[in-house]
Amino acid sequence: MRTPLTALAVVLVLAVGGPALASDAAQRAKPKPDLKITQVEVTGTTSLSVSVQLKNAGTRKAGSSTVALTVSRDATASSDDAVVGTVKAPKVKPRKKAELTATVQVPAPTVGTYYLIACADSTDKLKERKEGNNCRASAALTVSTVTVTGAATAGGSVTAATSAGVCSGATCTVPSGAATVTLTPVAAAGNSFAGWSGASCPGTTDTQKRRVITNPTATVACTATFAPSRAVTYNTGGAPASAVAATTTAGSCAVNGANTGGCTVPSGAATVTLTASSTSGGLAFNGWSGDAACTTTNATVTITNPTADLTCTAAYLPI
Ligand SMILES: [Ca+2]
Ligand SMILES: [Ca+2]
Repeated sequence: MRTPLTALAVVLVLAVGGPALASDAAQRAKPKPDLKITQVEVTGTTSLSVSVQLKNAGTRKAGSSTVALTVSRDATASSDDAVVGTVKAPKVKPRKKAELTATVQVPAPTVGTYYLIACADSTDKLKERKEGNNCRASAALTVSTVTVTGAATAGGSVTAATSAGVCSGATCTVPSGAATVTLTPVAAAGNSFAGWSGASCPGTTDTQKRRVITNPTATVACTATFAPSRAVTYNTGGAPASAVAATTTAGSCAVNGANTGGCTVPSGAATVTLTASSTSGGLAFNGWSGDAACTTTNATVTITNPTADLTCTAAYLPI
């Protein structure tokens, strides 16, 4: 009896291919984890609270891993996406989920539409059943912007800084409702800052005369007004300079010597108040003299909008 050739061939193939096929099958059947992101939720504008659901869809426990958070212009992860944070993920049993949270800062300026993408096992520490299903994007996020502009009259300039967004010169483009912009007046030599103005210039002026605009949601335009400096000087005769208190609504005041001080103010744009103590040591105040604007027997001299240098003298006489 003779074995048919075709049957022999089949037996040979089985004999040769059998162990290899069995090995492949064993490989396929070998339990492996399979991490995937099943949910990405985001709240916030520039500081984002991120909530990520990490699932192990595989057949073996996934060891601890890392989830990378990136910011992308589209919903597809790519190598040029900016990494804004990573989250350590715990071990996850098969068919179980882990909830991860993080707070990340969006790099400035991210305006318009973007996505927060979470990728499981970003360091590729784990051998998974599927490696291509690890990333998931949030819903589209939108950040609108507003501009804040600082302008200056002759005699000075303005610098600008912001907590988020970008400034070019004294114009800042910032995420709406999520930035603090600070405009700083810089007087040129011989000039003084007189004040801020503008029809749409919200905010407050701090002790350094800076305009601080918090969380603007509409266009802001502030103008810093400068004017040539005028000096209002006071003398106290024999009394110490501290016998007179000097204040101004614009510019600045200082003690300049043992018996003198004064204010440097923008011409025509400041009110200076000089108040003499009734006594100083063994001396008693006895009236103001000097320029006409100063002359009074009252302790307080108020000089409104001086446009020339003035000198006021407080007379102190022995008691
Ligand atoms: Ca996977
Ligand atoms: Ca992996």
